Amino acid sequence: MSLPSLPDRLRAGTPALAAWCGLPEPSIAGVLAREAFDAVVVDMQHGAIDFAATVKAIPLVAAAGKPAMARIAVGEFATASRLLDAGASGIIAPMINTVEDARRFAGVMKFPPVGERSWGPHGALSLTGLQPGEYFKAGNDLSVALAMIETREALGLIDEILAVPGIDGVFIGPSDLSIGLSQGQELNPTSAAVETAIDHALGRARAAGKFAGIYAASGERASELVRKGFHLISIASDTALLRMGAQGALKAARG
Ligand code: 3PY
Ligand code: MG
Repeated sequence: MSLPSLPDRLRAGTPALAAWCGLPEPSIAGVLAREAFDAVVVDMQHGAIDFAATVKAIPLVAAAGKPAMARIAVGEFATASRLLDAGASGIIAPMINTVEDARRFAGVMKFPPVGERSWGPHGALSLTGLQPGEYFKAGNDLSVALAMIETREALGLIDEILAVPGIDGVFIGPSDLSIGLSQGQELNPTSAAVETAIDHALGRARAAGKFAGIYAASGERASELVRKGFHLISIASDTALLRMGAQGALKAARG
């Protein structure tokens, strides 16, 4: 199979570090995939990138030997299936705040009998090189469904969300979590309350034998989260990396 396995990479023991792309240009994901990232996430929730551009990004990332992932917009579960059809190896669903949200997400991510994903993996067949029957048998284990835990409600239901068949793990959104945990009083993704919540969520995911991922705003923050033992950590964003690079170059030029 030519498409690298994201589940295998997440089980490898060392955390996978992912690029995070939201600019509406697929080649950016292709460029970042050629750096030493282990995976690339295309962000369709807060990024400006649309479905057609995301579908173009997937084979560019795969051509660099890396798994392509995407974050869908809130509640847009049908998009998750379509991205799997195009060959995405993992989908992150934001704001999974109820067990019903988790069930609906898992349902579109997995073929029967686990879920009700509909048949049509045209891009995935091309990228994996599998025959249709082989893909049907293997498909549910080729990709990961990560439910975002980023509200007080989700945190309180984390065991139930993790227990939903077809949910492969959780992905923590520290910024929204900080807003929720402070009852809307602050945005502070590294507050003491968020730190406690992160440790709790990671522990529950590990106890359930499922994956735990998280967003890090910088390489320095990612290194702290690596030490906690996450399976997947995304670093900054394409826009943030551009700005950091530009600011560093201008600072060096101006002395
Ligand atoms: C959050 O921190 O809320 C996220 O969704 C990360 O992008
Ligand atoms: Mg969020």
